[in-house]
Amino acid sequence: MSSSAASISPDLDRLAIDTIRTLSMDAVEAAKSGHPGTPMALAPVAYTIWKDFLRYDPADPHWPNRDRFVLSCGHASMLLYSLLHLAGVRQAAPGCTGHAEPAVSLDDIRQFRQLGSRCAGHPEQHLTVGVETTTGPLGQGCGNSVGMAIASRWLAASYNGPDATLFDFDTYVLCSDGDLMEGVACEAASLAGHLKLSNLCWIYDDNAITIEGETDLAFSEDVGRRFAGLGWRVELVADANDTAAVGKALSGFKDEAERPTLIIVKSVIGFGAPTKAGSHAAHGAPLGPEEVGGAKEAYGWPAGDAFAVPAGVPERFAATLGQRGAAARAAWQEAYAAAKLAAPEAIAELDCLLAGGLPAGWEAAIPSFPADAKGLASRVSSGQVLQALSGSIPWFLGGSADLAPSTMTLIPGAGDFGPEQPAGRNFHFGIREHAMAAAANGMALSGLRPYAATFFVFFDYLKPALRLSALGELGVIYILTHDSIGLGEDGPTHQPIEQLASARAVPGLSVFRPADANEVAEAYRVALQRPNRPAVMVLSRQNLPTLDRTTVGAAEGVARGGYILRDVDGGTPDCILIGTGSEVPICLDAAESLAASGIAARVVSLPSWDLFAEQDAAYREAVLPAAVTARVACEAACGFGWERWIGEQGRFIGMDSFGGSAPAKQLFTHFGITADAVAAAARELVGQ
Ligand SMILES: Cc1ncc(C[n+]2csc(CCOP(=O)(O)OP(=O)(O)O)c2C)c(N)n1
Ligand SMILES: [Mg+2]
Repeated sequence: MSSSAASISPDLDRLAIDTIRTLSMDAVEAAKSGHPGTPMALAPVAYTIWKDFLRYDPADPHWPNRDRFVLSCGHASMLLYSLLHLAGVRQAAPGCTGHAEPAVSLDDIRQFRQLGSRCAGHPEQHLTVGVETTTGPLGQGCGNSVGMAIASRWLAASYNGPDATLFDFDTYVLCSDGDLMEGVACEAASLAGHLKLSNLCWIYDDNAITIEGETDLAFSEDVGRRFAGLGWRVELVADANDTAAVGKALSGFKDEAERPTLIIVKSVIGFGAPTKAGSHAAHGAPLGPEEVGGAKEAYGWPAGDAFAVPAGVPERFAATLGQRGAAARAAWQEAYAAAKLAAPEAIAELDCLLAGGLPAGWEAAIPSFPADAKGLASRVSSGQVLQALSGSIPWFLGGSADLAPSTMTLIPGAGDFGPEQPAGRNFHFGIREHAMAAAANGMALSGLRPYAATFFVFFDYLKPALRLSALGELGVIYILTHDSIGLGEDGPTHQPIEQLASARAVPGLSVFRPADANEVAEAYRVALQRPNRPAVMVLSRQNLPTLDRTTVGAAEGVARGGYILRDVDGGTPDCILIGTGSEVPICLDAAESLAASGIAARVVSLPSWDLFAEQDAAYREAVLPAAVTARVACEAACGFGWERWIGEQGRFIGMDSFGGSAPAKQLFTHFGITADAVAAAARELVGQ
């Protein structure tokens, strides 16, 4: 430390807590933006968790059985960055220790919120080692934590041996008023209570303030009673600065075997800021030099010494968290080595899981479907593929938001996950789409390969978590069925229109709308091979013919996003018909009728725009030659974005309104999504 040690409190714990506070203030000050108040107020709480409870080895931040610490109120990111820095968390790759480089350096903290710094405005898991999950959208971290707690249980039931506890990690969450106002956190808490996840502890920062002012503007419920009703154990801590009381509440969590724990901690935002104005400024804005000076004075801190880390503070972390974590990890490694001797196959499987791989030969299970004019719904072929793959990939598991019979996601004989069957692989998320997706993210972050299913129209109910699957590079597979007006009688409330466009607009997300059973199989093959990329399977309720692949292009074309399904006999096509999913057969019929009148139409199946866009220009030109501007696209959804593939002159046959309640066939006719309409548009374009 560059400042005079004499002026600093001799109490190391107090010193460590104040270092978290001052680093947070200084970083926000330098960035001229951010929230210093919450890190300041929660420093004693977080410090107590890290010092006395968290089983975490800073030398091996990927250690599989580490306790997880989730900062759901991601706006308090400097709290987490300060902890990662002071705890000396290393920039280690999974399975590697002994790296000298810190995961978060003091320079990163100085560069808080600047380009290239590992200290982004809100914590980003894929960017910063030690950040367990990406947070900022309030409530998401709470949702993720339920998936982590689920994963701890599932991994324990699946891989712990009689004498080897490989998994028993706990998940701690710091959350704020905003987190607990959000619906997703309540859904998640309800699920956690139901599942009796006693390995989950949320610490609620009850500071009675949000951005607009005091919480009584909008939040007057009794949170404790709500959580008690959800099946949680609830504890109160009257003062965030009372580390003994915080520790006692956390010990209570450790002793609880039935229920998740909520610890409600009263705090004062910007604690230590000298004025009321300071406490308001602390809420989402830098304090300003005067307030910072005043706060530092209140802590007995030397003024004017930004980013000071007093001697003894990192050592304090090392002597507590570090030693405890290193010992726990060493013991784990012994257990792991013993387990490997006792059950080499199981541990080889676990190694593969932890490496984000897939078991050797997993693909052999993928079925191939014979040509069949009647065919089957893509949700049905998806169910068959899923069952086959769940046999070959033990940790490929998931469930639905109460729609397993419709989304075809129930795996017979795989057991229902719950306290009685923690190795069960069918998950009943209940009618909680948002929490389902947020939990799936937490499961993915813990090494599992989860899928989550509902109707496609409820994409919007889970979208915020899906967006974070993409940002966080998590290979969650979303199985979304009943994909268009083709679902029929349930009507416009259930018929997706704009959801495809919305899904396609998400960066880093693969969207598949397969045309038949073999495209479904290929879509799963491609999606599973990309562990860092979420995928959406957009599947039909109604039957789709299984195409005869001896007469049309091979379904392996799905891997390239789009491919020629039916081509013309030599030469350049007069026009190109592009379809996805249930509209591909319509394009094929239209091409037949065009051929009869001497128009050579190529049919392109385009199940995945994003994969097609990834292909090199030569491939894309081979499929969609620039010279052929007579293009018709057909999709039973809104046309938003299709100009990308059909160009200025192209025509789109699809939906430009909500759907209707009627049998599917009638709806396709009513909305003009027919082979005749496609053929007519093509004729117009080629001037016939
Ligand atoms: C879903 C979502 N909505 C809105 C915001 C913007 N926002 C950031 S912090 C915050 C509220 C802050 O109050 P609280 O959650 O109590 O946290 P505190 O400031 O007390 O730490 C809001 C609305 C957000 N981050 N996420
Ligand atoms: Mg608050």
